[in-house]
Amino acid sequence: MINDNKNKYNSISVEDIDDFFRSESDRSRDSLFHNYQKLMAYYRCAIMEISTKFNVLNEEFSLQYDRNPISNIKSRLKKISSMKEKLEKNGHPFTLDSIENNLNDVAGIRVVCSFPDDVYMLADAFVKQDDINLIAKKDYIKNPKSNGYRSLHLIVTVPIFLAHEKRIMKVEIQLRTIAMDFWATLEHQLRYKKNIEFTDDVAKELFLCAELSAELDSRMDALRDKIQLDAKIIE
Ligand code: 0O2
Repeated sequence: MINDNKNKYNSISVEDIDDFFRSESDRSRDSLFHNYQKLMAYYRCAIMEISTKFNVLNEEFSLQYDRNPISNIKSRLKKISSMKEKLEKNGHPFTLDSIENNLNDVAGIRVVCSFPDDVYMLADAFVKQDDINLIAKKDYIKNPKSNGYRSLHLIVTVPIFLAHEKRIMKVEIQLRTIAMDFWATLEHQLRYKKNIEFTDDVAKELFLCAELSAELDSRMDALRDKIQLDAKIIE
């Protein structure tokens, strides 16, 4: 069963906008707040479109093969403070146009899959859809990051159809297995809770844990193949 209830759409208050656009006049702050809310609503629509596409693929696959390739789907909108930080780090202005043009990960979806094969099967079926435009792909499963992080990242555009216009929105999709998600979630928690660099010992241990989770994935993969083969022999 897909758990799609964990969407964390960060709601932003007028006070937050005040903090981030302090130099603007009252009137332009109101208008900025309105336009910011509108832009975030468009990103939420894009998240809905893409989540539906993965839910449909999961449904089709589960009918065909009697198992779900997707364990759960999570989504989030990037926090306004993180948007500001990333834009400034990359030398871009902190404006609504700049958010839309220079950030690929304002809308993020994470598709957690059962097996590594499922990641690629779902990614292939998804990018083939004619309204999806693949902008970038980073395969951190075939080429894990030096700390051991594994995931397949896709940056895509998807159209959203509003009452009087069609808008093309960018979304970052991370596909990974349950084992990869287990490691990445805990590593993220450890890294962000303590605002310090990992020591070499800790980094080495985390890397070994990532290798263990990759081994777990390939052993579970092999088990699944064996069970399927045994079932065929019995038939
Ligand atoms: P959050 O809170 O998850 O949004 P680019 O976006 O291409 O300009 P970037 O940001 O380096 O460059 O992209 P990359 O490498 O594709 O990573 C983006 C996201 O992947 C991160 O988002 C994380 O969600 C995840 N990620 C990447 N590396 C790691 C890692 O080593 N550990 C964990 N746990 N997650 C990772 P953000 O923006 O960091 O944060």
